[in-house]
Amino acid sequence: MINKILIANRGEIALRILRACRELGISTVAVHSEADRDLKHVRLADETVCIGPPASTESYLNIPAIIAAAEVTDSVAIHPGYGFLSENADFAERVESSGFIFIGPKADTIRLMGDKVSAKNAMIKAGVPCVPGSPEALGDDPQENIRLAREIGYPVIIKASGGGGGRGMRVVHAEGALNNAITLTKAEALAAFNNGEVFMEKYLETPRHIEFQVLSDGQGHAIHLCERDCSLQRRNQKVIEEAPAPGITEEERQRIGERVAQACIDIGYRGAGTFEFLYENGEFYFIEMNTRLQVEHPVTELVTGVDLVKLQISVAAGNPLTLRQEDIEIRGHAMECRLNAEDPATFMPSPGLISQYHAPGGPGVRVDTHIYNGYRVPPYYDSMIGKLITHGEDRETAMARMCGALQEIVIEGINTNIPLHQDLLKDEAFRRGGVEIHYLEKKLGL
Ligand code: MV4
Repeated sequence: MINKILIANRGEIALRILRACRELGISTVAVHSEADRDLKHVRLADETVCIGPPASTESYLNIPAIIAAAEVTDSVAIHPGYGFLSENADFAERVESSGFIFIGPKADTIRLMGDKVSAKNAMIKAGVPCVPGSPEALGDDPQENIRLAREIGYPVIIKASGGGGGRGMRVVHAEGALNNAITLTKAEALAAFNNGEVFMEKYLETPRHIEFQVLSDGQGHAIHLCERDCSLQRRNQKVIEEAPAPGITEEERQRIGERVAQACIDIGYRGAGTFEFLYENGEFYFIEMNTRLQVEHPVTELVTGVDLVKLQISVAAGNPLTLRQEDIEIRGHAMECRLNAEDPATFMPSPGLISQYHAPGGPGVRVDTHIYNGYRVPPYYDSMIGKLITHGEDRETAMARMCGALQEIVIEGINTNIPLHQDLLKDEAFRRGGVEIHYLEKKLGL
């Protein structure tokens, strides 16, 4: 029985987790840095522990401090949220070996999915369609690598096995540049991830990014909660996400959804997770799996009516998943705009005092944010200060409600990317739906 959860995160996701705990009657422990004493969830939590100075490495990434906080507060479980330690297998291991429940997959599963080559091989085995590429990490034989690239066909992309999220990748358009690119990417991977392994894939030039949400109890029950389109992104930072993905048919949804749910059973997956795909010319290609709750989980919650955080907690407590695939239906359409404290032109972070905050409202409007009048956005962390999510019976309604909410919302004292969102909601290609992953950067002239 989980009766106290330590929230090992900050900002909007920490508040989201606290709200789920409150509904379940579970007490909450908020750990925070010295810079985050005034965070909203810290004021609402049953107990608080300051775990260190502002720098993330000294606080939210400080494993001994977080474990110690769990010990002194007699916490039962730890929820990592997203980012920080949420996909750190060593942390998951330390949490469990210290006697606490890690709200997420087993450490071995996190490790398996953290290695992009082993993740892909597990998916190939489970019958999930993957991008054509090298069956394992690339060796040092230039001739063998040239042969592989010829077999795959240019352009190819060299990726770090320990990378992900866009880090450690290099596209190669012709044979002459291949081995240099491999050497460079290996060196960068070793420096960045302490793992110099790289692999090769066919480079898809104009794909969409479509991801499938799954929930699995590790006891033989797994379901998918349909897909999200996350193609509107800039420098691997998502800007607007939506569910369902425009233009994806019920047949495609079921075909891929069944495969990813089965894959969860095959690998003994426990918890919430996301299978990332590239979608091009009507085909889905698996690229990586995220073993955490994602920023954009609300769009799935709004179209399926499922509370993903409460189910994460229930599954982590050892309860079997009672939801069945036939219980999952998509109702309407949902869209999420990520709200960042940043200059809309330069994208530079814009921390500072929020002198006025007025939340938007009305039918189908949800705001997941920790900001309030008088809140000071610190300069130490990610610039995302919340998410504006709308739901409607169809995509047009969800967009109309988003336009209205973007007009209503007031955040003064700092710069935000609200003007960018207002512009995007007027963009013809965006309104049509189904733009590819480079669309926004081309539109911004990057
Ligand atoms: C790719 C790709 C094209 N072809 N792999 C970027 C982050 C990580 N999820 C993998 N990424 C990509 N992998 C092949 N074989 C293009 C990207 C990519 C991308 C993918 C999804 C969303 C945004 C992206 C932005 C740039 C590149």
